[in-house]
Amino acid sequence: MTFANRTPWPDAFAAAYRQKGYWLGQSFAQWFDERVARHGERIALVQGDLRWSYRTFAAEAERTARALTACGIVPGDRVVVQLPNCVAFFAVTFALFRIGALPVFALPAHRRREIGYFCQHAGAVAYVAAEQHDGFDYRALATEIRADAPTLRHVLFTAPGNTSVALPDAMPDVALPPGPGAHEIAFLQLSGGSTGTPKLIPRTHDDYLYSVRESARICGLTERSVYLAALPAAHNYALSSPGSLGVFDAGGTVVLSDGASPDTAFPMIERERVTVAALVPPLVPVWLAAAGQRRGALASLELVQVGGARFDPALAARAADGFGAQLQQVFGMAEGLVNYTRLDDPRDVVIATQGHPISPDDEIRIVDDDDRPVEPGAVGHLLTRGPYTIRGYYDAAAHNARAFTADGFYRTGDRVRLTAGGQLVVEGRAKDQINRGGEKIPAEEIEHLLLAHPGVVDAALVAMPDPYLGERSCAYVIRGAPAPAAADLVRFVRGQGVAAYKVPDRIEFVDAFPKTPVGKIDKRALRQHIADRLAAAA
Ligand code: AMP
Ligand code: DBH
Repeated sequence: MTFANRTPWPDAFAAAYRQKGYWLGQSFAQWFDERVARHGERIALVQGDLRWSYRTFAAEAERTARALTACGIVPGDRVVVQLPNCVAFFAVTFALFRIGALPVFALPAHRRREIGYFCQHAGAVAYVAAEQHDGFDYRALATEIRADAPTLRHVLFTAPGNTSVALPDAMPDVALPPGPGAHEIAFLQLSGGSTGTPKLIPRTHDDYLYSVRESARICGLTERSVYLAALPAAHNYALSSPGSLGVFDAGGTVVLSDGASPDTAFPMIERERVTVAALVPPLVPVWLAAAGQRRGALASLELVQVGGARFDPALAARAADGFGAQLQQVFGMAEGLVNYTRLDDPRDVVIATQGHPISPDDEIRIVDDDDRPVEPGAVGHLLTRGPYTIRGYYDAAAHNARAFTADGFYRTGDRVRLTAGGQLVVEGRAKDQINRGGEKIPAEEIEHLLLAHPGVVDAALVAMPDPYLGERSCAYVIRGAPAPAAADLVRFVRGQGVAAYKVPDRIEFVDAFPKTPVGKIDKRALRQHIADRLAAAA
């Protein structure tokens, strides 16, 4: 099956990636079958008291694949999957891989606007969710999105406990399709985005499995590894860096956690003898403080990963000492490129850099505003191309023309420098996005929502410094009449059905925006303004 709405690698690149052994021509289903054959009786997944061996996992995925096939899901169909960290997430995902249907990986925090958009943009035929989770009713959400998603034929919920999807029993003789080719798209991953509408990221079996295998190797995973999945399992970091898929590659165990607070996570780490945990920076001081109080709770930990947002070097130094485990920085993106500090890197590299790319064939360019290479060691825009970095977003021709160079480099929007030792250091960001402790907010998307309010003349969303999350969002608003209050605007944005983390943390009313020489809103001046106000108030 081919997709008109993807940008493939040019033939010469694809041939080189195959020739070098990066792309093995293996689909997720084939790769998984190999793991099951090798590790059948080992434990793949733990959810509370439930333990799935690789064999049980495979049987559940197979059963789910038959039931989904009986429902009419066929190769190439898109299915929006929005599940908490539970075994059903993996059964459904691997069932779709087996069929050759494409999961669209939504996050539990997404709401009507995001899910509705994913369903429409991907032309999804099905939506899979938990009925309820974390106090939110996904049944109501499903009813709302159904009205505006003409392609949606099935809404499927997990059974209580999220151990399976409630599906009609398939006739045992339902035949599964032959399975997808490794060069085809395996799933659509989400971008944090910087534009008005979220972008979908088409990842192929070949390219993603390469990044998963190498990540598992770089992170030293073995069949002894026990990984705590405390961040959302569908997020690219928790899925593949090395994440659950990296653990499956090695034959290890994934322990599913419903959250990342020490109260939830520490007992699991103790009970399951967790060896690897992946964190975002805001969790680090919280975990360090809790670890100080509960001596021994983290005794089994061997590797603590930190990534997703800027990690302060002073905090990194505390983390390097405080967990009694190796620290690793991870700088990645769902579009592809992932960088790790290596397990044998010297301490100063682990503390002060974001590591180096997975692949010797990850091409890195650091350029100025005119795409000219900067001096060695200088800060510039990071562009990248390689064996697992997409050449274009899904069905987004106009945006792709801006987000990629003519020769196929992805414009990451990150500002970085390269150390003499060859590591990247993230120094800032050029994209119009707020990174709220690892959760990305595209400014334009929220500005659109504010502008829909009749009392808003203009709106600009910027990052403001925050001691806990690194950044929070501040909306600068010019009001008309009748003038809304800040609380009205917050309610208004939330009422449009967006993920809670995207709702502005603060609203500042102004009469006019500072402008750049070319007449654009000067967001740098706004960021400085709010930073100064916060500093003065502290
Ligand atoms: P996305 O493209 O939505 O997957 O988000 C990836 C972005 O997260 C990167 O382009 C960076 O802006 C940010 N990011 C991820 N890891 C780190 C890190 N370790 N340090 C700083 N920023 C990071
Ligand atoms: O922030 C990210 O998107 C991210 C962070 C670390 C990521 O996609 C990854 C590792 O793979």
